[in-house]
Amino acid sequence: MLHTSTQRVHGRGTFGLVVAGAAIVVAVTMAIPLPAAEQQPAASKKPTVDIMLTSKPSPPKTGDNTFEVMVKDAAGKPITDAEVTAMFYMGAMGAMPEMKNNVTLKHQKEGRYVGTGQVMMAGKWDVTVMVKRAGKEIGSKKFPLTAQ
Ligand SMILES: [Cu+2]
Repeated sequence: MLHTSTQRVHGRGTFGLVVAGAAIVVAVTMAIPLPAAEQQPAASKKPTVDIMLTSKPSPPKTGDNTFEVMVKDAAGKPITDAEVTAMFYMGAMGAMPEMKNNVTLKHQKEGRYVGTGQVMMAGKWDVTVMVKRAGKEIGSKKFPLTAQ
């Protein structure tokens, strides 16, 4: 960064002092890559997705529950064209093997996705909500959930 800005100052100095065509070309060529290099960190910054999970009833009970996921972009604007999945997971407990259940949520309106999910047993679950767009993951969030 320091090195390139020194070059830029030097280039401008040359531009102002020497009127010769060759000097102008050198100064311009040196100046061109600078804006592109400065923009790179901003362009590679990942967009963030805001994900919120709620259940009806709350807390959920054993059996079928309605799950709602709100999906918004970094600016707070609802994302309406995503594919939303909630993955329920409970680790093994003694003789009980681990349990997994995938629920697909459908878009209703204004970034709200709704689906019916079966909670297989009471206790602590980890729910990972994954948000995809055109098959590519754009965000995910893990929610601890205790079912009654
Ligand atoms: Cu269990």
